[in-house]
Amino acid sequence: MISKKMEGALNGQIQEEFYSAYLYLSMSAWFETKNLKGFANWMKIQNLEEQMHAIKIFDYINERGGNVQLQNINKPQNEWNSPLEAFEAAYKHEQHISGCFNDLVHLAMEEKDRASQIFLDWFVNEQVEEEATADEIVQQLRIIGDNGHGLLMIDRELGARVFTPPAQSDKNA
Ligand code: OFO
Repeated sequence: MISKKMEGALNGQIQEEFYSAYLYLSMSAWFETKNLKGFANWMKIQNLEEQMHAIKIFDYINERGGNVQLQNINKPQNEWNSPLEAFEAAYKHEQHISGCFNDLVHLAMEEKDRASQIFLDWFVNEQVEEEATADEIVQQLRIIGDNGHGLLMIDRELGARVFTPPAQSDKNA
């Protein structure tokens, strides 16, 4: 059985993950308006990954005999001045999410909830990758600056991203 405190905090994180999904879907829509289909594809897949993160926490709360309570999701920003500005915002957002997971780990430690600590490890590791990927794209966009050709090259690269849903049996995916 999970403590009420831990349950509440994990419900809050479901909301964060769905907000992340919403934000990236909004970025995808904005990239579509700029005809940058590869960037739009990357963001749409990011949106699916975030939904998967939310469901992972949803399943965990249920598995521990807790009560999932979904919250409101705020309207995300829907316009950015440049692809660089959008990716800087994505990177900053991922740093915020990493902070959320650090707080959750601290709470799990306080609550002496070993199962939640182990569960949260997956997200802590995932955040290292999420931050690194967003930062890498920010750096590439800074290098190309106003070079349209460079932008199209990155667009082609991001267009190749595909979503791989985790195997049903693999709880650690
Ligand atoms: Fe972007 O990461 Fe979820 O957790």
